[in-house]
This record gives sequence, C-alpha cells and structure tokens, in this order.
Amino acid sequence: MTGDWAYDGEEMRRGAQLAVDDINAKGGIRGCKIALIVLDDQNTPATAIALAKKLAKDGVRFVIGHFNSGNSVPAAMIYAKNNTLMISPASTNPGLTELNFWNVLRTAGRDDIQGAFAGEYMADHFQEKNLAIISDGTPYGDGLANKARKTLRARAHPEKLAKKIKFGQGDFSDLVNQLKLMKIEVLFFAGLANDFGPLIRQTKEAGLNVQFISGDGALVHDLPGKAGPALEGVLIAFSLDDRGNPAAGDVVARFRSQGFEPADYTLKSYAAVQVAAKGIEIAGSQAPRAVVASIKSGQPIPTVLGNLTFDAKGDRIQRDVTMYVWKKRPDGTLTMDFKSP
Ligand code: ABU
Repeated sequence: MTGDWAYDGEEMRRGAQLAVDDINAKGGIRGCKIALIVLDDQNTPATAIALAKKLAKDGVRFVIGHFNSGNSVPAAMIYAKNNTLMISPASTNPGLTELNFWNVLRTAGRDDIQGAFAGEYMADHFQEKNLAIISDGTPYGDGLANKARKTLRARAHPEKLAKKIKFGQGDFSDLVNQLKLMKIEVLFFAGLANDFGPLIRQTKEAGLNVQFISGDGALVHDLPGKAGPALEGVLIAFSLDDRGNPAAGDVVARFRSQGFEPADYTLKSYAAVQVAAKGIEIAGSQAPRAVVASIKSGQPIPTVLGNLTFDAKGDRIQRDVTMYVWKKRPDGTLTMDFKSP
C-alpha cells in the first residue's frame, strides 16, 4: 500500500473492496456481511510476517494477498499454522503453491508458465540473436529467469549472458557495458519495474539497440515514466487482459464510472474475493479448511475472470498468458497492446 508497489496495492484494494461491496449489497455470504481490513506489508517480509501474526491473533480467517511473492511465501506459513486461507491475486512465484501449504490459492498465474511462454517466444522469434537473461535475484525474478532459461536450452538456444543485478541498484552502467561488449541483441529481464525501466532507459542512452522482453513484474502504472521513449517495442508476457472478459463487463463499467481504470491486479483481486465467497457458500461453512476443499473440488467458480477451477496445489487450471508490445499512440504517449503471434 506504500512504497514502490503502492499503485498495485491500490488496484488490489479497489478490486477487493468493490467485490465486498457487491456481495454485501446482495445480503452478504450466508446472511453475514463481509468487513474488509486493509493492511500494508510495505514489501518487507518481516512486516508481512508481523501482519500475518496480527491477523491470526485478531481472528481474521480470509486474506486477499500478498502482492510480492517474497512476502506471500513467509506469510503463507503463518496463515497455515493459524487456520487462515490466503488467495493472492498477484504472487506468481511457483514456490508459493509448490510448497503444498493447505491454505494457499491464487487467481494470478505462475512464473514457470509465463517464463516457459517467454522462452518459447524468444526461441521462435529470435533464433539467430545473442541473448541475455537478467534476474533481479528476488524469488520472483529467479523463478521466471530459470524457467525461461530451461525452455531456451531445450530449444537449443542458450543465453550468451546470464547475470543477476542487485534489486533496486539504479545504475546499470557496468551491465550496459557488458551488453555492448557481448553484442547482446535480446534481453529477457526477470524482475520488477523499478529496475526494468531505468535499465531500458540507460541501455538506449548508451546507444544500444536491444530488444527487451519481460514478465508481469515489469508492469507498473508508470513504466513509461521510468523507461522513457525507449519503451516503444518492448515486449511483456502477461495474463490475458481481464478487462476484455465478458464476465467482467459490468464491473469494468462501474470502475470506469468511478474514474478508475481496473487494469492489471484489480480484477484478479475482485475475483479472489468471489472465490473465497463461493467457497464458503459451497462448503456451507466459514471453516477455512472446508472452504479450501470446496474450492479445490473441481467445481467451476464464476468470477470476473470467467469460470475458474483450481488444482490440488491451489493454482488455477486455466492457462492465462499472452504477449504484449508497447506502442506509441498518435499523441506520442505509450500504450501496451496485444502482440499478434
Ligand atoms: N507477479 C509479479 C509481482 C509480484 C510477485 O510475484 O512478486
């Protein structure tokens, strides 16, 4: 809710709040109204753990969050021990559900699916090019980078340069020099936007012409401001645009009438509340273990993302990834569009 990912936090808050309001307007769940409490983990694992303990102590049994995988994983352990179900609309690191906690679900996709998709895309489109894979060393970045690397190697296209940056390092002059020396033409960046934007900008300012590709962590509201005009042509693997889902039509229209564009994590957060509510309804109980069992029973759960079904680990079964490209509009601003295959 504050700091680098405050805009994403606001999307999550907006999405969850409207879902809660809509459910309450229809009488709540099994006659009970939902109260939404918003807390700020500040993208710090220690704070995330402290908040998870506080929620457990306060008797909160359903959590929509967290945003960053590096916080969701340690918080999930606390929730698991304290009979609490968590549904993340944003954390995509495979480890979150591979740890097999009983209590974790996500309406977000997974980095291994996104990384494999990006790897296949690079193998298909950039066969003869010199490739670099750069991770920011976070659980999110390493997971995404590893999967893209494995996929490229399976396609006999290993990267020429593999490197980890320091999360939030700001100055990329050493890396840019290496890109130049090694004649890197395509760079897959597995990390978050606060590094990705300046890296794109500084690479362009050094006179290099590198095709950048990244994943959902690079998507923040002000990426154009961070990257500058060099963002044009940058590719992003991300989930299908939920705003185009017919099931989201009414909710999207209401967000827009409030002057808020429900992009990125907004509808995934709305859907997370719907999943919890439907799970309680199917289970006929608010007991988190019964709710999880009902959600994982295979019954399709209607949401603004369409009907969702979940596997035993808590991942959604429907694959949800495509490629986007940043394009310049006639007025000179940049916008992200679907990239045709
Ligand atoms: N999914 C990208 C940002 C959040 C995370 O997984 O860390």
